Amino acid sequence: MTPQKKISLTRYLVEQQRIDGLIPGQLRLLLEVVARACKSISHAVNKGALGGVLGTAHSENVQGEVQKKLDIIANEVLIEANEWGGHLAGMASEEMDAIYVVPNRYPKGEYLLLFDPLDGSSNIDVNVSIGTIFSVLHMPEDDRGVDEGDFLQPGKRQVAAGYCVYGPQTTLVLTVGDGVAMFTLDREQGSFVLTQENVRIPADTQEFAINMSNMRHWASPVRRYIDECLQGRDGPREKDFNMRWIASMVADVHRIMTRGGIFLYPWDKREPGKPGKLRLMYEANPMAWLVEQAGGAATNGKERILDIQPTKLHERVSVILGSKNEVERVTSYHSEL
Ligand code: P6P
Repeated sequence: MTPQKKISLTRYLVEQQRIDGLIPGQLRLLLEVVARACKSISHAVNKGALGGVLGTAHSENVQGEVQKKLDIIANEVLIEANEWGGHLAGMASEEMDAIYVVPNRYPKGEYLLLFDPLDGSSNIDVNVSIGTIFSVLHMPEDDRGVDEGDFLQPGKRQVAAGYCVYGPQTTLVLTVGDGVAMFTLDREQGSFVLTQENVRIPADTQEFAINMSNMRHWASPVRRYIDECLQGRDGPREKDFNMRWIASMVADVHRIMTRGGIFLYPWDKREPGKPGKLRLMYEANPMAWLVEQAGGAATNGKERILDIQPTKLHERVSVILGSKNEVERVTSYHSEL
């Protein structure tokens, strides 16, 4: 549903605050600053080769992954946009090993901001959709300084979460705990405009998203689920399935937020000591909350992602999220082990 009159992000946040009080002034400032930072990142991404921003930065991040120039640019944009506003105590990023404590030359606020500044960056150089994912937590009560432990809160304690997908449109998708709204960047006005609210994910789907090249490495519950989907109408599911895999979580999740589906990046035996590939704090948690707020479900195969108590800032997790009935089916197969 596209609202008739143009409602800006600012107006939406102010009016939402009047309705349910979930967006106090400092949080509204935080969300508007993050939105502006995403606009800047979108601008840099859209320049592509013309901006000299493609290719690698010849460095590695904490995950041991080669950093793209745009990974570093996006990270710097988010840090510089947020550090001076007085709404944050600290930040954490996929691109930084340690947390970033707001410098003493700026006032510190009550929120913590975590982000993957540019998710899906392997797609940058081939002009496929990528995005920024962010999660907002509250500083623990009467806390002294800011340390990594303050960030290690389960996803159910988030106060805001969202992503911005840089695709044919630049779209910001946001929740503060009262449903999900989508805002499309109006490049003529230079502002995000409300284009969908009360986003709902259908409970059933015929579309799954998984990297099939890893099939031989999956655990049996995932193999069983995908095998049954592949058997189509002649198999136990009695319906045909379609497959999508963009290898950019933001783009795959945005499709699911828009038309339903199930996304799986499960544990596999390539690196059995790792619970999964995706990161809990700034990929799985924000996406899991958005999906749940839109009526979907998100588990690691065994438990609700939002209930997981983190132990490390960059810990990884197995992710199964999307249409509720499909996620519950995969999760039930795990419980039958
Ligand atoms: P693979 C991107 O690098 C990412 O972290 C997610 O955005 C995406 O879903 C996944 O990895 C893709 O992984 O192994 O298919 O390249």
